[in-house]
Amino acid sequence: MPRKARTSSEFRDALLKHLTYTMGKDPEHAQFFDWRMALSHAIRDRMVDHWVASTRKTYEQDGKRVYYLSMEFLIGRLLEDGIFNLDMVEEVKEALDHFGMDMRTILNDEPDAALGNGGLGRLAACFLDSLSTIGCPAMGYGIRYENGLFKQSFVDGRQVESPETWLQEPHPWEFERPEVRFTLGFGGDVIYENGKTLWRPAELIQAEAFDTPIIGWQGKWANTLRLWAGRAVDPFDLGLFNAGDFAAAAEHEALARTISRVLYPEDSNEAGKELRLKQEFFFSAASIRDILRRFDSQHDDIRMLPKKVAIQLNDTHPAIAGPEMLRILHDERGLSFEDALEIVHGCMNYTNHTLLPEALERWDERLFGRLLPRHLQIIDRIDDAHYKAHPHRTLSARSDGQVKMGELSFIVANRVNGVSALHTDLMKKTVFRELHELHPDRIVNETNGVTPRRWLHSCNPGLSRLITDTIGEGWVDDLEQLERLEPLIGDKAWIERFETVKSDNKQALASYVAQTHGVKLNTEAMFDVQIKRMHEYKRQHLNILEAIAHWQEIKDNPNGDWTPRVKIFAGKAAQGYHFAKDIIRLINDVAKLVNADAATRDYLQVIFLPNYNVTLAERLIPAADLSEQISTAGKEASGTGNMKFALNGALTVGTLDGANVEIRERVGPENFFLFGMLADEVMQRRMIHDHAQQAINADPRLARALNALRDGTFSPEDPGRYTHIADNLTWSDYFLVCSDFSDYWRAQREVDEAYRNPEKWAEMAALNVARSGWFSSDRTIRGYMCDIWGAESLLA
Ligand code: C3B
Repeated sequence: MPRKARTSSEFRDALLKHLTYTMGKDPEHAQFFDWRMALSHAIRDRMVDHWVASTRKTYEQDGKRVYYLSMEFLIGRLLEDGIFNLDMVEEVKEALDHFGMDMRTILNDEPDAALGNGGLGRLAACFLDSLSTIGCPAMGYGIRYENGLFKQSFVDGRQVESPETWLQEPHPWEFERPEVRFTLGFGGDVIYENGKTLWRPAELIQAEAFDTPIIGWQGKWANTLRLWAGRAVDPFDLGLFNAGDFAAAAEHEALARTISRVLYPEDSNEAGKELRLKQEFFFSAASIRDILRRFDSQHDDIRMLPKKVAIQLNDTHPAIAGPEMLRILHDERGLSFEDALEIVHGCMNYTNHTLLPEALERWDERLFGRLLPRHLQIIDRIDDAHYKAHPHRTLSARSDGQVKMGELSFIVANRVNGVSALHTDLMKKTVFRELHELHPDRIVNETNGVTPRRWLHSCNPGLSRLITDTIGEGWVDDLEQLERLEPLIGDKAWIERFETVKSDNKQALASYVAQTHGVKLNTEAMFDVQIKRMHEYKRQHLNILEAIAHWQEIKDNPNGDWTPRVKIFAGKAAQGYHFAKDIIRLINDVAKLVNADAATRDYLQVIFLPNYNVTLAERLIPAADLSEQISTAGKEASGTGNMKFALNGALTVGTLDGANVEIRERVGPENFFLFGMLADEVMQRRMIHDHAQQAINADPRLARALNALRDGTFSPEDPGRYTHIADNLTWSDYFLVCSDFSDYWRAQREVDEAYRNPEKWAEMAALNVARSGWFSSDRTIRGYMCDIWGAESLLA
């Protein structure tokens, strides 16, 4: 007690000091914003001590460092995360209470750092958290986008995008490093001079570093997230300015900034834009220079590089880092091509996150050659070297007029990994079959995970408290300890506490939805949640079709004994993905009709919450009863939302896809609602030319639901609005919504039945929690450290 009292008054002083001297405000006149900034700075100060100590230790020990190169880091809010990781919740509450401020209100004032699209970016953020918690010396490298992922709102049910402006307010977490700048180039020519090949780029740009400390659990270690911002080499043309052309005078600066202006809102298909390729080269090249500079500051034998440096390419977006490092070692430092290639190969590893053909990056070789002429030559030499070693190979990094980033990454990398057991297996059998046969030891599996600090401890304080009361606090960085909950699951009093937590979380979500959207949710009903990017393979349309069919059935018999449900959706569609946007609109139209239907609304509500982001996920996941993981088997590489739900005590209705397979194995098949075709059945089914019509003919419920799309039930003012969706499902249905519909319906009725026994349901949900410990990203990162990086923790 005395210790707490002392530190709490110390922290109070620190807070007041920042309010006064950093924000220049008197407490009497300070706004929420001022308090949030003061609090962030006070918390940041605490981080910095750990950060400096970790950096010092990293230099002293000179172990292997890990560099995680990613176009996306979907980190979300940082203040609450920092407070939780530093274990300062009580201290902060007390200090704010003292000034009459409410902690929750202040935390909610922080915008989300939305520097990512979806799973891939969020995985990178979880990895940063785990790397710091484990004490693995590491650095994340990415782009400091001025505009993160767009904001989504609905107008007449349609998605409308507006720019996300998280950097308009000062961002208290970053440290600008004007001294860390690299000049990079594009275009120009390749010249031959004194037996050397040199690239003379035409267009120059600078990359400037911004650092954010990433604190691990209990502040034992902190790593750095370094994000690059575009800057002009020659920011301002005074000549033009004096001649009166003010706009042209600032053009250099504007152009340079464009490169770090926007995050491409494509989730799984590439925009194919020149700017995107420039962004990829920009951050990869800056990171490689930074890595080499740091290595050089401590070593003089470049051959030691693979012993000191492990680079992870998060998907193919940073794949150009390989050729760029080769270019520096060979062209600039004079190593032989073979030696340089060996060193690069020793450092680089590549994670594949998708098998969707449209998501495997390929660049037109003319565009590529125009921007990066020397790299195109280097890629040819990489191909030649590979061909020499494997004369029977048919695949290459450059072929058919394209540069293929997947093949390039595979050939250059020391290890290639998939993100779930099924996905890794399919990688070996499909996209990388030939390369896998040539390099049978290269592909490894590292099933994804999520950080339990954000995705349980901080987002679900009620459940966190119950767990800690039961088994102590050790689970927070050793999640498999959750299995110690299992013996309590038969204990009535314990299960009641578990049920109360869920019901409180549902109440909290319902009051948030009532306040922000004016919709009153029935908290007695099952909360059935599907939240993720909108994509046909994720099959939000399967979910809404089933909801339509269910609604029709309830209407037929409004006095039936139905299990009440609230169907909650959230997710953004890429701006140019019209079909996905139409599905959003359909869900909104269905919601409008169904929620107004007096005959059914006690049993079925539908809501699509706008602007899905990390913070909204933190509200929704703890309140969910049912988690929808219904992708076409073989299409979802892993999924990570599926893990978050199970960890927070939701049951899954899902296909055998991605990490669902491993979740089901671990939580037990009796605690998972399985449906749908398996990955190989999916491939077989597609061979039947009229698979969808057969399915429709066999299931009158499906036929009736599709008819409701055709006859304008949900869009009476525009009856033809959804005909094309019904037509697509009837005549093409690549993602097999119709073929899986009947089995999905069956599984949903089993879900209904199970939910009618609250005690049994709670036991199943609690078993999901107790058996989800393996899905911690700490376990995943330990796997990477051991199988891929050969890196060690520097924590004693
Ligand atoms: C995603 C995949 O779609 C998910 O299955 C997977 O869990 C995550 O990556 C993390 O591995 N993914 C994505 O978000 N963006 C891409 N461009 C490709 C894959």
